[in-house]
Amino acid sequence: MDFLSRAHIEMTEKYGAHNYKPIPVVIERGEGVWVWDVEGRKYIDMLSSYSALNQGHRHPRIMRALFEQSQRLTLTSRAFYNDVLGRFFKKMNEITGYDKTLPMNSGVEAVETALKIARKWGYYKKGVPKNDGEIIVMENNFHGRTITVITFSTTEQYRDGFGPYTPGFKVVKYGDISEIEKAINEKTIAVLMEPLQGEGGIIVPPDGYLKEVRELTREKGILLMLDEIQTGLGRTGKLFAYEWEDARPDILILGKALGGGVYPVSAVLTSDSIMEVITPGDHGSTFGGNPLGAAIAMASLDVIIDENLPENARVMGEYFMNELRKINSPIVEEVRGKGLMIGVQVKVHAREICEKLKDYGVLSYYAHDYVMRFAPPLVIKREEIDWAMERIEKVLKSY
Ligand code: IF1
Repeated sequence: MDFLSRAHIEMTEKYGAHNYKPIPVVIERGEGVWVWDVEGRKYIDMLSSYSALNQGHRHPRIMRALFEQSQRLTLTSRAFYNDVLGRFFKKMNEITGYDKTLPMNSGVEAVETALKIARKWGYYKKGVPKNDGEIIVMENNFHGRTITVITFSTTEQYRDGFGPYTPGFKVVKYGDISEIEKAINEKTIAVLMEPLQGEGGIIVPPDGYLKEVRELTREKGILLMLDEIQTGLGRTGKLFAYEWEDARPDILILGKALGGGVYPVSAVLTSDSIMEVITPGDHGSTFGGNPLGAAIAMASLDVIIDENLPENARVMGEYFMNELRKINSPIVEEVRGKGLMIGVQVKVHAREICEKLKDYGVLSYYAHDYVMRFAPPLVIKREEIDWAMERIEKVLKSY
């Protein structure tokens, strides 16, 4: 390993918590789909920081929004109004059709916010016995790392050592509507799920499932909450993954690419009649809705819409998956996904392949042990996919 890379890695490991085991590459610059390491080597980014970089590294419009707003005002807290937040809220309403937005920072904060809104709605509007409500979640879910949210994780490592846990959640099998039907009772307030499961291994539910869940929850008068923190904002080939099946949720949860790969911005969107359960002082956050994040989020949304990134993700994703399926490799079991949210199920430990790919200039990461993720920025061009494919094919065929 080169001296500079080694020095950075050793310093990071010496003084930093070991809560990750990164692929050994030290990145110092990013632009579009490309990044460069401290030795000057170039890589194509096939992870996009787990879909937070849909617009690519340092998109000019987003960087300009960051710079311009930073010359005026960065933070006021919500103790006062500012001249950016209302415009961000209005843009969210115009783009999504939801009446109200509650702005937060990280994805899991938005998930926690959605859980709080649903519970309060359950007790004050639906008449569920107070503090006795249940929310149905899916096996193999990933919604973040707080104690409440890992309470309902089915990945033991994410839970181990962090109890006691938060009551009020029921875990059912993903993809089978009868499992939800069986779990619903008079205490059920909501269903929370990802339209496609990311960390779970890029799991695409059976056709029609999302629509069935939407219809069942509507019929039973319980809330459908979709976590589109990873699938949203163009990743699966539509602006929101729920559009693939007309499964518009009561509560939509966004994060990651809402901040354009520059700044943490997340949000919960819903109707007036649901959001009105939240009254002044109920919930908040120091940075939630800050003018810098709001300005960046508006530019992030403009880039996705103006550059037609959902459509590019759909077309490029189809092309990329077809190319991956053409590879005749003894270790590839399945290529699956939607748009540019792609998983390749392999027979050897996926991390090993990621490390080989890194040496060829392709950066990717794995979801669970045997699934490679390929999720490049949605700005990717066909010739950039071809550049990556040449190298991916070499590695997968070397087995
Ligand atoms: C890690 C996973 C991906 C998410 C969905 C909420 C959140 C995430 C669907 C929470 C975050 C990140 C977290 C990061 C790795 C990455 C990840 F592998 F952990 F599961 F993408 F698949 N809902 N996912 O994907 O958002 O609080 O992180 O902003 O924790 O290691 P966050």
